[in-house]
Parts: sequence; C-alpha cells; structure tokens
Amino acid sequence: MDRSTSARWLERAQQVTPGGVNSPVRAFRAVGGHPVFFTSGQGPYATDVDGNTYVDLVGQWGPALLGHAHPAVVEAAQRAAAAGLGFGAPHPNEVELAELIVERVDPVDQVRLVNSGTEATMSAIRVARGFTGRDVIIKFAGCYHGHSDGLLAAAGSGVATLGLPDSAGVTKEQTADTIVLPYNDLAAVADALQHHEVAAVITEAVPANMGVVPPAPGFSQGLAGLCTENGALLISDEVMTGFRVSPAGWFGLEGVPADLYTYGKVIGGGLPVAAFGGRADVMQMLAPQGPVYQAGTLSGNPVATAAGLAMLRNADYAAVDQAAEQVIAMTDEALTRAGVPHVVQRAGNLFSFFFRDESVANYDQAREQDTDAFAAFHSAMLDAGVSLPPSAFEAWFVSSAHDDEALGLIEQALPSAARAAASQGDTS
Ligand code: HOZ
Repeated sequence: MDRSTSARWLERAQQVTPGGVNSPVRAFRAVGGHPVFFTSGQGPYATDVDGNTYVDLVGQWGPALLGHAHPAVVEAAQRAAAAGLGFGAPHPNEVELAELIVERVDPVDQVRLVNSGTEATMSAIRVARGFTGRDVIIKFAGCYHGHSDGLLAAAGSGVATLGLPDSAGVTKEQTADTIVLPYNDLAAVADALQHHEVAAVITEAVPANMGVVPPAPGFSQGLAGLCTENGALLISDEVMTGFRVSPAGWFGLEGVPADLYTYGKVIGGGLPVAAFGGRADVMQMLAPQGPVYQAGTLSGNPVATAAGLAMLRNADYAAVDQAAEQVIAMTDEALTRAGVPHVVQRAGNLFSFFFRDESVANYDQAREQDTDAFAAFHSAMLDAGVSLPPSAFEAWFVSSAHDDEALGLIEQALPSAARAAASQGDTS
C-alpha cells in the first residue's frame, strides 16, 4: 500500500511540530512505520492523503460512536456554526448538554463544561481539594487522566506507549501530593487512606489507557466505601467510558456512585468538549458560586455542544455493542488459529487485546506483554486496510456504522496479521 504522501507530510510536519504530531501516541513510535495523514472519513471508513481507505478502529479515540461524518452530527454543527461560532457568553446548547448528563447519570447534580479531559480532571481535583480542605490525592498506576502536572505520575496512554517513567518538566513538588497505587488493590488504598489526609481518589471508571483493565468484582464498590469512610471524594474518570459504553457511561453498567465524574471527547461528538460534574454541594464550591476558581473562553462552545448533543441523542448502543462482539470474536479466532498468545479484556463495547497468556489486573501486568508482536500485527492490519490504535496500551473503538461490509473487511485482514504477530512472537 502506497503511503508516500503521508511520509512526505510527516517530513513537513517534523519541521514545524515536535515529532510531527500534536499528541504523542499518533507518532507510531511503538509500532514502527510512520503515521497516516487522514483527510476524510465516512461511516466506519477513513481515507488518507494517498487515497487509501481503511476500516477505522480508532474512532477518534472514542467519540465516533456513529462513525465518521454522521449526517445528524455534521448538520447540527453546520447549523450552529452558521449562527455564530461562539459568543463568550452563555448559550442554550450548554444548558441542554448539562441537562442531558444530569438526567442520565444519577449521582451527577451539576456539571461544568470545559474543553478537554485534561482540564476536566485537573479541575475536578481542584474542587475536591477545595471542598475537603485536604491536599493529597491517590491515583492508580497505568491510569491516564490527561497531562496536568500532578497527574503525570506512572501514567498510561502515551507515557505507557513510549515507555517513559514519568514526564520531564514535572517537579517533585508538583507530584508530592500524588500517591500512586496498583490498580485493583483495595488493601493498598485502605492503608494509604489511613496514613494520609486524602482529598480524593481518582480512577478511570475502567482503566483503558494501559489496555482495558476492568475493575475486579467489588473493587469499585470497595473504593467508594473506603472513600466515604475516610472523608475522601471519589472521582470517576469517564473520559474513555462516559457515554461510550452505555447512555450513562460505566456508571450505567456498574451502578457504583462516585462524588465527581469527568467526561471528555465523546460528549463533543468529536469536537472539543469535556466536563466535570457531581454532587451539588461539591460543585457549588466553584466560582462564581464558591471559592474554587476555574474558567475558559471556549468552554461550552455552541458548535461543539451542538455536535455533542446530536451524537448523544442519536447513539445506537446496541449496534455498537454488537459490532464490538463481532470484532472481538473474529480477532480472537484469528489470533488463536495463528497460535498467538493473547487475552481480550473489555468493558462493554470498549476492549483491547493483550499479547500475553494471562489476564491483566494492573499496570505491572499490562507491561508484561509482547509489544513487538502487537507492532507486527498493527502494521499488517494497516497494510491490509484496517487502522488500529498505534499502541498495545490503547483500547479499540467500534461504532454503529461498522456494518457487515466493514466487519467483513476486518475479517479478511486478520489471518495474515495474526500470522505476522505469530512470527514476530517466535523471533522476539
Ligand atoms: N490519550 C489518547 C488515547 N487514550 C490519545 C489521543 C490522541 O492522540 O489523539
């Protein structure tokens, strides 16, 4: 497959942008080759600058629940844009999006809209500290909550993909109040809560930035109980799962209430919207109501909120779940036939394959997988016309637009990719 135009765009991009990309995972450093520059998408397909069309399993990293360029979403954004790109003042769309979140997620009484998941988690932590009057936060190794300083400790996503210990430029002081614990280890949480005055425990509702690692039975419930007992707030980061795995996110599937929630990308239908929300008494701490400051000129942008509303109102979760089932089954079968050690882990329609024999409960285990085998698999899938996330530590995303034809193309691509993974596994 000729991707020479993408290669030329990368060379050009590298002159003006570090690594040629605006977000590190996109650089393909963990899978070899070079990033693909896409210019258009329709339904389950994305087309690159060389004119190659791929079945897309990146799905904008979550928001493309309806596939690319769904008419309802495009039309809503166009209509909103034609009426004005933004006013720096309140707009009815913001209210409607907040109402939709509050209606769907019981423990959320109030919402503040922001522009990215990073802002949402950073702000949720600030409000938790303001509310409790405490400084310390607990996070879990391998969970990624965006790139704010205090949360870049043992983080997943690009930090895991690039194998970085942490980030340069983050001082010891900035992470001094961050305790990092192994995921799925309630005893470690209980111990930390006993020895520190903890403002909040933040966790991905289902970690999906070290591959998908579902909470062990009772873990989320236990976490909520320990937080309540110790006067700490529980922040459920649903940036990946929120409104993707069900109309009420992971809360809709598991039902364990948290004090605060964070949402991202999905609620903007692909445009920059994110949010944090939760208990009214906690959210009332925010300015102008209370003393915790947080703000943003672009927050609640009318075009982005219009796209988000259209996407959320039209999402067909049964169809997304069905597509996920099929991709999981056919990938599992191809890898099994080729003799590739693997385990699939999932949270509803969000899933990933670990190239190892045993299931994964935490970050240490997630790192013990054959990333070379994944790289070979990824490259072969791409050459066969299927675009997967370029990292063994990221989830795969399907949409309701992944119809029989698209699924058939994935099925055709899988056997040779599985053989490529098997031969890489043999030699590594
Ligand atoms: N943090 C994202 C994956 N979980 C990557 C986003 C991107 O590169 O666009």
